[in-house]
Amino acid sequence: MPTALITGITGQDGSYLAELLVKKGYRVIGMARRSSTLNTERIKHLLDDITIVQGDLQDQGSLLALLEEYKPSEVYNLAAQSFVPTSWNQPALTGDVTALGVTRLLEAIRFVDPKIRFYQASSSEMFGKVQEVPQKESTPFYPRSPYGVAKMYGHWITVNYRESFNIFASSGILFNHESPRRGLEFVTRKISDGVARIKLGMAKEIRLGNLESQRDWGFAGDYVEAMWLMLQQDHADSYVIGMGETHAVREFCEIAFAHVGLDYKEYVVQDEKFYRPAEVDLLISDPSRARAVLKWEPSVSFRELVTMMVDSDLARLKKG
Ligand code: NAP
Ligand code: G4F
Repeated sequence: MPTALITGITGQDGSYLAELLVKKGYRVIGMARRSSTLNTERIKHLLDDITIVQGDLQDQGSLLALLEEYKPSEVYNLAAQSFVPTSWNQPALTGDVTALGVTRLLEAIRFVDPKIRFYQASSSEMFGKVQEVPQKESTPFYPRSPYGVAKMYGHWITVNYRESFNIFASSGILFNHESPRRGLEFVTRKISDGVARIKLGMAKEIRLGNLESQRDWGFAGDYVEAMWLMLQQDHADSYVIGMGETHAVREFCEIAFAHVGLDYKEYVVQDEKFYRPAEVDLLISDPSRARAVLKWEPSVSFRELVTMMVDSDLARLKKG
């Protein structure tokens, strides 16, 4: 039974990846940071099948100790300060966790067992002010937020440890992926939750920022499959993962409201508060390398994703 360590196990992707690896017969060790309140909402259905251990990307010793004790053959680094607006309010913390945290984990691998296979959760946010449309592995980066800058460091340090120390370190440059487990502050979930509340008479409007920005949105459950596939190859590499299509926030609203028989124009209010100091206007992936090498194919379309999220929030809120 192979052992995998997942950092960021309590997050959206951590929960889907843990499900996938358990299904594949892995012993899954999930690293979570200490919190004064219970934070296992997304993985409560998995708690009998996985082991949760304390650790923090800001603490080198905890990472060394975990690798020594559990001896994983694969490490998936999904932990990060992942919310872009917060990265302007807490840029130094974002750099420490999202950038330097990657080095701490790679150092732990180098010292404890350089044969461990490593996955780094890189991001399309690195493309920022896009230099090419669509974006692929060779597209130059131009990050537009402290988060994007931190992820760029994480990406290049992964490539550097691959080349310097021959560590099997792969970087997945993932475009936005969503699900009913997405954090409530991200725009897709904010909309699906808002639509459900409005439909049930619990809210009157949704306040949003830039409705024109475009994202390449896919389903998180499909994207964790790509993470696993990257670590099963003969060589470590970097791969762009996305749907290869882009949609505006406005279109997400239109489909989500129409799904419950409402017109978004009557409920969506644009609010300056949610505009960003610098925006990433147009993300669209070219995932051909992943399709050719990994044989990765997504199973959920954009429209299915939107309606899945609205239905899930409706069901959750109806349950009370
Ligand atoms: P998420 O839901 O925000 O989860 C982030 C996880 O990181 C949480 O488990 C969080 O723990 C943990 N974490 C934060 N700071 C930590 C620290 N100092 N030490 C240890 N753990 C820490 O993010 P996600 O959507 O699952 O994304 C997973 C990864 O993929 C992230 O690295 C993200 O930046 C990257 N990514 C995401 C997308 C996307 O569209 N979802 C696209 C590209 C890349 P708490 O629960 O304690 O906060
Ligand atoms: O949902 P978002 O906050 O996601 P964003 O900034 O694209 O970041 C997510 O995807 C990245 C991959 O590219 C990840 F690396 C990152 O960790 C995270 O998962 O915002 C999407 C778009 C933005 O252009 C934003 O300006 O939606 C726009 N937007 C409009 N109104 C809003 C809102 N975003 C949020 N969060 N809230 C709004 O009210």
